Amino acid sequence: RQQDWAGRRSTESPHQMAPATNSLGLPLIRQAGADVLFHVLEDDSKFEEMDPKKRTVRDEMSLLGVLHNYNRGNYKLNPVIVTEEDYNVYYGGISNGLLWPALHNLPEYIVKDYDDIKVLQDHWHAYVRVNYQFAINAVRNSRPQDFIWIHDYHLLLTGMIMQSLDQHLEVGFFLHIPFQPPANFFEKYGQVGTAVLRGILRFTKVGFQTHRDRAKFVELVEEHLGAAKVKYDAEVDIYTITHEGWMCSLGVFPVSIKNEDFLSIAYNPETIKRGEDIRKRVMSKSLPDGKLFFSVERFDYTKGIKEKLLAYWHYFEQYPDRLGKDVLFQIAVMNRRSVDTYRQYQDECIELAEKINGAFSCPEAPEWKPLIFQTDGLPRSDLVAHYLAMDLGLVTPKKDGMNLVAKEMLVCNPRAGLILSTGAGSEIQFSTAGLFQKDGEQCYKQINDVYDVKSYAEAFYAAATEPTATRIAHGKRLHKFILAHDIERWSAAFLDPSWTHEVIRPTDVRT
Ligand code: GDG
Repeated sequence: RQQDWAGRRSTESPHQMAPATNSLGLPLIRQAGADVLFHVLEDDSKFEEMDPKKRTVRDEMSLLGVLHNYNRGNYKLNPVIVTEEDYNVYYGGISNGLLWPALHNLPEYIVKDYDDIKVLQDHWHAYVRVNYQFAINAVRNSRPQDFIWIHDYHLLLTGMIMQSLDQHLEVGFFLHIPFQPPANFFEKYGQVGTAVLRGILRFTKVGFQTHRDRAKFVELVEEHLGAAKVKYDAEVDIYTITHEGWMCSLGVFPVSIKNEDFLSIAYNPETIKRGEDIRKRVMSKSLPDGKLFFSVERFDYTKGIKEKLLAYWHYFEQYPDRLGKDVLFQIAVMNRRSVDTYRQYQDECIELAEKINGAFSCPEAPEWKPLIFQTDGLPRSDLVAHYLAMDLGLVTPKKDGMNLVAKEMLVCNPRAGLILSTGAGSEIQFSTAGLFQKDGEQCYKQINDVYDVKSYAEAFYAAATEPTATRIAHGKRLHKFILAHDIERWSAAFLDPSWTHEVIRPTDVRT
């Protein structure tokens, strides 16, 4: 979106301002999506020769998104070329070996290499270098009136760098993941912690997924950046923080999905037929009143896949009357295997999945298999067919910025129930909207502690034995809420200039 720099407080209505979106559902703003760009650079040349079954979702999404937009001419992609050495420590190292687990408050997954301050420093320098490259690229390719929107934790320093290159740029930032660094993050990882806080404050406007994340950010700024001046405007629910002469506005914007894209697939008779076929294939014929639990996510420790499998094991021990009936269909799409912590976690889960299938059987339903565990991604139409096939969506991350799958499931299938953990941003959004309990009636099942197999199994059981009419009544309420909170509304709200402070340009620029 181009803005008239002089009249930044536009009089357009939010509806008129809603930006067009690309095929990834993201607004057509010049985006610096490190994940996508690097992936394309890495795999672009090999893509065509790859066995389609071995392509990951990200391969598909990144490439399709890029080509689609090239073809439509909506924006031009400027690849950022980095050395292989920098790429490895920037992406697998600092981004996914340190920042990802730290911001999810899962310090046990921070790579051990960073106990050595020398290694940390070397890798951090690569992170800074790559952020410079992205920032320079964006500045070089922008016009003075452009609004630049940066996404996610790979690019935390780009605002600071861009502002030091051109003070007149307006740069927004949205954090897709939680902001919950562990208590010892600032002592243990030296300058990284304060650099993260300072870096985020140098964007003009910043969006978080939940109030929980923004509150943590503000708390840490007050604790570690003593000179920062923090103000809160309750009427608009916006913080402004002034630090080192720069001002930053901070809001909360729960991200969502492009509902119409999902609905058009879900209403397609072919998808409906495929959904019915999936049920026929996986459900027991001998004991027909079983429930189909369905989960899909990247194969990531934050998603709580191992804990879910352990709870599922416990479920059949605690409720043997469900043997031969219920089935868990888990899709865990392989990714980030170059990071040791990922590889180990993935291997452990695969082993556990095999054990579950070996541990349970039912003489009255010899064809029954309790678990289907799949590590290949699916085309979206197949994914939606699975959403239609399921009785219960199972979304139980340990921590998750939002979790779009929960929304996709209930938009596509309002007859489904939803089991959702309190670690997910979507759970916070739904419960804040009063969607957990209404008039004493439950709407979705909360899992408060994904490590507590007993109460987890109880939630499985309650969901599996709930009357269908009750489940559908609940599902419809969620469906309605998600329909009213589309991605268009999210991006228009973030881009709305009314919550941006007047930009103060410091005379003394320190970077
Ligand atoms: C990050 C944050 C936040 C998954 N498997 C397949 C497939 N997918 C699609 C889903 C969904 C997307 O990938 C995953 O989005 P999530 O939100 O669930 O999770 P992350 O990938 O971790 O995303 C997260 C999000 O950013 C947005 O801000 O919500 O918290 O971690 O759209 O449908 N799509 C297809 N086949 C698959 O096998 N086609």
